[in-house]
Amino acid sequence: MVNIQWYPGHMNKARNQLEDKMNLIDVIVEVLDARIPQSSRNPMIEKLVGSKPHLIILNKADLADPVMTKRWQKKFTTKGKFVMALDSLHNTNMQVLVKMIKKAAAAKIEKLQQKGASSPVIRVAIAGIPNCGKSTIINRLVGRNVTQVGNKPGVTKGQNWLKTADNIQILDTPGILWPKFEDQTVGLKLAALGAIKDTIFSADDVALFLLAKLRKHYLNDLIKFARTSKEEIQNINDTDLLLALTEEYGMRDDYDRFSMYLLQRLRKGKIGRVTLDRI
Ligand SMILES: Nc1nc2c(ncn2[C@@H]2O[C@H](COP(=O)(O)OP(=O)(O)OP(=O)(O)O)[C@@H](O)[C@H]2O)c(=O)[nH]1
Ligand SMILES: [Mg+2]
Repeated sequence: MVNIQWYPGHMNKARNQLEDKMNLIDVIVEVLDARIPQSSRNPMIEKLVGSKPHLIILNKADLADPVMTKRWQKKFTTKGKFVMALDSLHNTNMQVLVKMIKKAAAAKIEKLQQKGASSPVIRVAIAGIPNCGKSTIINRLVGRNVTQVGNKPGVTKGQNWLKTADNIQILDTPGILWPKFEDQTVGLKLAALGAIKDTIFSADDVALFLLAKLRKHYLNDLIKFARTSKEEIQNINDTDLLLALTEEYGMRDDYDRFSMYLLQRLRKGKIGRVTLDRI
């Protein structure tokens, strides 16, 4: 595969802006996509966090494989790290998250109380890759739509301080990616789930990658989607399967169009609860 140009220039700016604000922040909330907990982690965030309390949200848990989500949750829960799985689209009550933020900020809250603050306000930064649901979580925390949400990467353009009723100030940030993928499959996973623009990879490359993953880990979901039998799926390679599905779905030989359709079905959870990062 050719060397992919995928790192937008404004991401550097976004990262620097977050770095500049770090001395104001009490808790870092890192939002991951529960379907790719590893590939949606940004190695730069760990550096930014330093010794600050760090809360990791596995968001879009409603779309992820629940068995895998439990395993990732366990893996990320280490000393000083708070982890929770969340479906911020359907869940309007964020009290569990508020509690966890306050638990993570306990030392800071105590310090402020000792200084005489009767209702101490803590400051939280929400960070994560594009399209993982940062702004959705903030709207839920605030209780109304204060920041723009959209089903494509790069919706939030600048930083934004917002206030919740729970004495929490939140900094919404644009999605941040990292300058180099350690391997090409990370890029394919980000593309499959819509964290990077659809123009960066060709849709059929991403679709072929996805079909191989489904075949390996979610064969029953693939059989259902392909409206065929296990035997038939097992006797056909991924490229031929892509062509057969294109026809099956009435798109004749337009496998590009079908590839995009397949990705859209995946992103909406219509193929099944699929986790691409395995543990
Ligand atoms: N199914 C599901 N969809 C979600 C969840 N959280 C967010 N979404 C959807 O994901 C899309 C992206 O959400 P945003 O909140 O705009 O994501 P963001 O991280 O702020 O994105 P950028 O500003 O582009 O970095 C929207 O279509 C949301 O409705 C979730 O827990 N489950
Ligand atoms: Mg946003």
